[in-house]
Amino acid sequence: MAETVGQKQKTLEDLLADLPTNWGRWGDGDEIGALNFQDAHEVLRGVAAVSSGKVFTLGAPIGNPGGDPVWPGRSGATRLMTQDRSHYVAGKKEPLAGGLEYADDYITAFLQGSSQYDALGHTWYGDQIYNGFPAETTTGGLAKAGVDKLAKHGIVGRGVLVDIARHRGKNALESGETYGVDDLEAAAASQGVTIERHDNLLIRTGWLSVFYDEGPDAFYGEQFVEPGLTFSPELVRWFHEREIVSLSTDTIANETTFDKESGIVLPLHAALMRNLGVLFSEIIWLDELAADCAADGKWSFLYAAAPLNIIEATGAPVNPVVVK
Ligand code: UVW
Repeated sequence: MAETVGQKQKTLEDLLADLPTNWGRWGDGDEIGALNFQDAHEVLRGVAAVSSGKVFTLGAPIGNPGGDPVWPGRSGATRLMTQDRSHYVAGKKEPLAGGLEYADDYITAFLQGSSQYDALGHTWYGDQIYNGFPAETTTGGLAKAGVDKLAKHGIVGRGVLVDIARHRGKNALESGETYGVDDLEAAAASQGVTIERHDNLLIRTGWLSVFYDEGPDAFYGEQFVEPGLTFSPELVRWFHEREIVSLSTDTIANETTFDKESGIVLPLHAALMRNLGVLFSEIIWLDELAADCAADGKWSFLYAAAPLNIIEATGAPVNPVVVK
């Protein structure tokens, strides 16, 4: 049941009033937040985590024939051919001089509708986005804290994977199943890995595999409630103190859909993304990486990613690369 203040539904202002922000930490004009932690030393810390040369890519399929998992109200990508061999066979196209023929296609897609990085200006409350820029700066495109700012910088450093599903002895967490900072620490400890300052944190819940293995009905259910990280003041302070650069999970929103105590929807988008400037990447495919980490016992690696450089966008597709 939703927690109320007097007769009112509790708001994000109420929930987050005493919790830290990183606004102003890197200057009034900063648009990249926790990515400021990533200096050359952090890149080399990531490189130092490489030992076997094994490579994994973490992008989920885009334009999957069975559909793409997306937040309700969005649709998956559609890919269409504008020309292919059939056009030449039907005489609608002529080969180029010398005989070269070619195929072309395009996609229509929500920029938040596949493996993606969110721009820091993607979500807000109280009329201000990350670093205090007015929410009006999002009108017609993100003039401030758009995904292009992250794209130009790139995200490269040490990555660490925590497999919450495996820790709980499950293939996938269930709808609405949550975990917090104690669970993260316990799972990391059982894996024999430490989540270090300035890490790029990846968390596997197994939730995306429900979409691919059991289908959209099982994934969306009667009411769409994802499993995931859940709000607590301790969790927010942990992210602040640990100075985590980016958070990636195999769910659509990186957090459970609403906080059970307050009824507030997506409070970590507010507490971590808008207030601390932690980068969010969502719908990230982690199953093969997790299986390999479980097999060789090595859960840290070089993590490298860059969203597409789409001007003033709220987010952009990404296919992160991990090197173990
Ligand atoms: C919303 O924007 C609602 O969610 P996400 O950041 O997961 O795309």
